[in-house]
Amino acid sequence: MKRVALITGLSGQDGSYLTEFLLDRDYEVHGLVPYGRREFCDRRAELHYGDLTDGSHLTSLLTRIAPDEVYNLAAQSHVRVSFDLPVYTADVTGLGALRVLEAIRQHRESTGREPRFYQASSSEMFGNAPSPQDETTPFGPRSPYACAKVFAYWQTVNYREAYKLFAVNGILFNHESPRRGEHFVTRKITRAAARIKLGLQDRLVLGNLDARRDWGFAGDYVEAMWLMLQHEEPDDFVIATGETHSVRDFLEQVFGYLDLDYNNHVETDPRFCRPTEIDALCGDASKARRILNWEPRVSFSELARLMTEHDLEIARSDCDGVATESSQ
Ligand code: F7E
Repeated sequence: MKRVALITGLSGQDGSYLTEFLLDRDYEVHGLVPYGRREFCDRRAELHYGDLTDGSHLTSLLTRIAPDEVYNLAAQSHVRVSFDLPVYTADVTGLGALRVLEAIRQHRESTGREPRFYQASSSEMFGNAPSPQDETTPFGPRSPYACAKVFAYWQTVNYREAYKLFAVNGILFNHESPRRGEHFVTRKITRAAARIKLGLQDRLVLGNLDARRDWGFAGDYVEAMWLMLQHEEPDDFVIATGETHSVRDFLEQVFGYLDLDYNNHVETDPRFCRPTEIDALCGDASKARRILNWEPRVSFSELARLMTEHDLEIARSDCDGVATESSQ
């Protein structure tokens, strides 16, 4: 019998990598996706339109699908945007996780079946706690997004302890890929640098260049999610590379790879800064290495290179489009 997985947020970066990972392991994969979002949806997955604001829909979905594993990846996940949409972010990112947990609890009561639950927790929850951060580091959220994630984190722990659900938190540090949304800093940089290289634009406007993050590859991180649900005991794990780099370092990598000097192209504007920023994050994933035998494979420079190459391809096809239009 095939194992069945339900992924909320299947159409996002992580959802798409996780879908491929699970399909390769012969899972039947179902996804909860917003209406119309099909960009990264693998055709082999079965899509269900909806979101985390509707608890009764989640309950009926569980009855229909009867999953063995539920991965809660859906969220309003942009930190800067969460300052503009704090209530929406709390609803989707915070209460959304609780709705999934409650649907699982009710599903178990009525059917006796108990899917394992993965909650996408975030390094944002640590705020400005000193580096390196691990599973014992106290939280100090500094954005509406982070507050919502802390709420979801504790609900997950609570459902594990109060109702004995197999519910885990993966505390993932920043993870990127060519599928990263264009409003997150790494992809914003690789996309703009590629376009600057090909003469499609000249300037890139960013916020705080001194912020430091622990950036890994999303493809490596979805394996950790799966490993957490295969472990005999439910537990929480930090997933990170253990290296920290500034936004400036990322600019240097990407522009340097393209033989460009970012100083000639980058401007800063407070518009892209946050009211409260996290200065530096650097994770200690030794628990995941020891217990799950997990480790990251893609280095910082490889990550920058593979994202830049992908965006060069897109920029080249944009150039071809412009050339075709002007020759018509
Ligand atoms: O910002 C700085 C910005 O938006 C990274 C999400 O996946 O990872 C992500 O959250 C840093 C910040 O990611 C711009 O101030 C400078 O210090 O790429 P980001 P994030 O906020 O770290 C965590 C783990 C999550 O859970 C989140 O869901 O870059 N920065 N200039 C900028 N950031 C953006 N977006 N745009 C700029 O122009």
